[in-house]
Amino acid sequence: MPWWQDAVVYHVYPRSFADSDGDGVGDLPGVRAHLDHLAWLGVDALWLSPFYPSPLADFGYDVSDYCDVDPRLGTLADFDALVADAHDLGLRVLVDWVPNHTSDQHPWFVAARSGRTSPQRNWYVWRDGRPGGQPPNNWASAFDPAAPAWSYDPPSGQWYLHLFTPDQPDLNWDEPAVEAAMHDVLRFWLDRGVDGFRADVVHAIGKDPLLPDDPPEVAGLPHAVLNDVDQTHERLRAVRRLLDGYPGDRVIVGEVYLLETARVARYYGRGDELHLAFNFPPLLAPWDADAWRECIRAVEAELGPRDAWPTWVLANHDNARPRTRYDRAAATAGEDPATRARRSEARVRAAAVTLLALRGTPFLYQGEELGLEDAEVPDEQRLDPGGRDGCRAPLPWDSSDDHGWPPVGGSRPWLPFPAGCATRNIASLAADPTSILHLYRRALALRRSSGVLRSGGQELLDAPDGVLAFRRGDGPGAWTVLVNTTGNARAVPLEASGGRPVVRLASDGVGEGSPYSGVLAADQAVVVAPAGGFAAAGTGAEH
Ligand code: TEU
Repeated sequence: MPWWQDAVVYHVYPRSFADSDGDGVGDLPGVRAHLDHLAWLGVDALWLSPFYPSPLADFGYDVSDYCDVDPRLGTLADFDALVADAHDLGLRVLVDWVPNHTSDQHPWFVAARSGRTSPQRNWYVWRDGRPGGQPPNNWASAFDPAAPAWSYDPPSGQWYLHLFTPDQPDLNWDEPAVEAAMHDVLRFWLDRGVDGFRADVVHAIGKDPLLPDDPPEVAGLPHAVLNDVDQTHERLRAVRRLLDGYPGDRVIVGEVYLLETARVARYYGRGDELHLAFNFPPLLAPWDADAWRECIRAVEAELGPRDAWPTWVLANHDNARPRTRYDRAAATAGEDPATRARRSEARVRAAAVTLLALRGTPFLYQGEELGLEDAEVPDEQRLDPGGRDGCRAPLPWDSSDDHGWPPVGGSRPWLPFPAGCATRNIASLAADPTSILHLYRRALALRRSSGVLRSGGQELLDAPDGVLAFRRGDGPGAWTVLVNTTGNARAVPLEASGGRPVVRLASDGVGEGSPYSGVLAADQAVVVAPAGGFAAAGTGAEH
């Protein structure tokens, strides 16, 4: 199987990972200096969110030069050194490709905006307005559904399309020169040795040429989550051919942010479009067995017949972290603070075991291995137009006051740290073998050592209320994953053929290595394997 089916990918948000120069903003040398953390943890690859020159209207997803490094984050030489070191450690590197839009400061848009006769005018989507000074259609932009996805350009008397902020004009992929230029961007990074790409809102690069209004029943939804046209598939096939022309199984994982799994599945094509597409329902799902079962069922039903390889993700830089999400939902459901304090970490530990036991490629977002919650960001410190600062807080490396982000000349990290990081930081949790960090490490080691977890089949099993159960692998060698999403113990007997099955991994560490008792503790997830026939996974505590 290609490496990316076998891999676990760690998502690095460079501005918040590690700061090498004390300016309060994470950078590429910071990532490079901490690659040992990723190797120790046991992931196989990292994906870097954008580090390109950018005016930061959308914190790097507004790119003003696709083929350089933002000077605040380093240089191309730093990037090359990072890739070389990662490869030496056996870690692959994916970079973010942002093909749907550029920054309004990108020279292409500056030229396009200079007038209707600009040779690059057609690189973006320009239209006349409707009578009465109305935008060309009713499409809504992403962060403010009340705001149209169009901005008026008074000098030329036309409107330009932007599915995100007005500072992020959409490229016009109907213009062949745009497609060629974006292919050149792929080649630029492939030639530098990257192992693949995460493609930002890639389902949006084709637009219906008639730009029809969105129907009234989806009013209020951003057009970015609705755009789904045939033209995009043709373009993805061309991208795939480009990648396949390079040696070494280069991969493209698409952010296909559509609401239904059936729609997302089409972006795998017939094995000739995206290699992988993010599967977002689990990232939005509550901590609830039925919700998880539905996510798994949908993936099996839609991807199975296409022989498309699934992905699993709990967190990213756009959404509240699972701990925050689960805690908020519990509070809304009336859970009292004492119960929440008890269950909060148990829930994210069990979610971690679930994620790493599923069939498909898991993506971990930096800080999930610490069980971080979102930072509380006071209004005056809010920066992101999408209100997503809390999940982008800097990663706390140690228990010191600056948590490994030494201030130079009084600078502070660009966002506040999350609560609790005096103890919930990498150094402190690395020193505690019972921590969630060590749970992640054991889970990753188990997955790496187990063909059943990496590539075995998967089947949902019947289970008591509030319990998710699925089987991995087939026949007598099959493993069972049991996840109790309730705050009470649950009896879940397992039929054993030939000896009592053994707990290979437990989210609370309890019972690991012992025969399965038949009872799950509250919010406990376990991976259970037939007795005998396996070697113990490494659990060394040295970070
Ligand atoms: O996200 C696309 C996207 O659809 C999400 O922004 C989603 O609309 C939002 O998170 C809902 O809260 C990608 C990037 O991941 C995001 O950071 C960028 O802002 C966006 O594209 C534009 O490039």
